Amino acid sequence: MTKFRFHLMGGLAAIVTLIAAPALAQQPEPWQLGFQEPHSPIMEQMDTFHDLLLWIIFAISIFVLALLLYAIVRFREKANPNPSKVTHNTLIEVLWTVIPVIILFVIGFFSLPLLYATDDTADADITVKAIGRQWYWSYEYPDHGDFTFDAFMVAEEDLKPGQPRLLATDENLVLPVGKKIRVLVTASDVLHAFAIPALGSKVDAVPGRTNETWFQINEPGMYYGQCSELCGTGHAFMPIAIQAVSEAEFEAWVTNAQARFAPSDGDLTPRPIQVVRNDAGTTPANAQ
Ligand SMILES: [Cu+2]
Repeated sequence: MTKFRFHLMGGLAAIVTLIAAPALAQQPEPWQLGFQEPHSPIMEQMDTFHDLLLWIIFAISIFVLALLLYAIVRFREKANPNPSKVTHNTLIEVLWTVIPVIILFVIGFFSLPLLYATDDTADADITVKAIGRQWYWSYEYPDHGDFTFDAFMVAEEDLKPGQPRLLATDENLVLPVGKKIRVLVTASDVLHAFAIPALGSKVDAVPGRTNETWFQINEPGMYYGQCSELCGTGHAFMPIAIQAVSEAEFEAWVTNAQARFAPSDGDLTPRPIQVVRNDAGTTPANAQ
């Protein structure tokens, strides 16, 4: 009886957990203020740094406003028929030079190490490559057999339950959690930009040049981003959908992907313009 009850409770707890914890999905929210929830070590630091800056800016703004109000009231024409002729005050001039220097030093003390950390792609566990195209992303997995696939936005009428409009893609960039992932970013036609807000990454995709960024994803879930460089009429329709999974799930996905997808040929010449997937290879439905 006790054992049965224990099992029943366990089962109920599992169901409650499943209901209470929907699959993590990071995407923009209506009326959102501030950043998306951070889900990588770098984005956590960016979030903290942003909050620090906010306090500093808040304090400066209040101080300047108070000074203005004081000057307006204290030196108003009515109360000062004979205006003061003071033009210099050594103490104040030293203060308004030294205090801003200290403020900038404090900001630099926190911001410069973070800036270098975002750029430090050394010792990555996994490297993937993202290629911006008009208007979709191609991904390559050079460490896992060098297969490649394209990821197109899911059209509104094809969205499955849970897939966000303008953000879901037909193939996800599947990556393992807890690994340092280096992303090589380039483009085959015009400037694009690879941006994932919840992971704190944003880097330009430039034809003829390879940029790099990195992130480590803390938890499994879906992380949505978008091309963040005006790249033509399909700019808003080339989202980035990262599916973060456990290492075992990632290995299983890789095995499957190696069979499903073609090997990369490294060809970066511009392709015909395409917004939705067109497997037939004929004129794309919404080519401009
Ligand atoms: Cu783009």
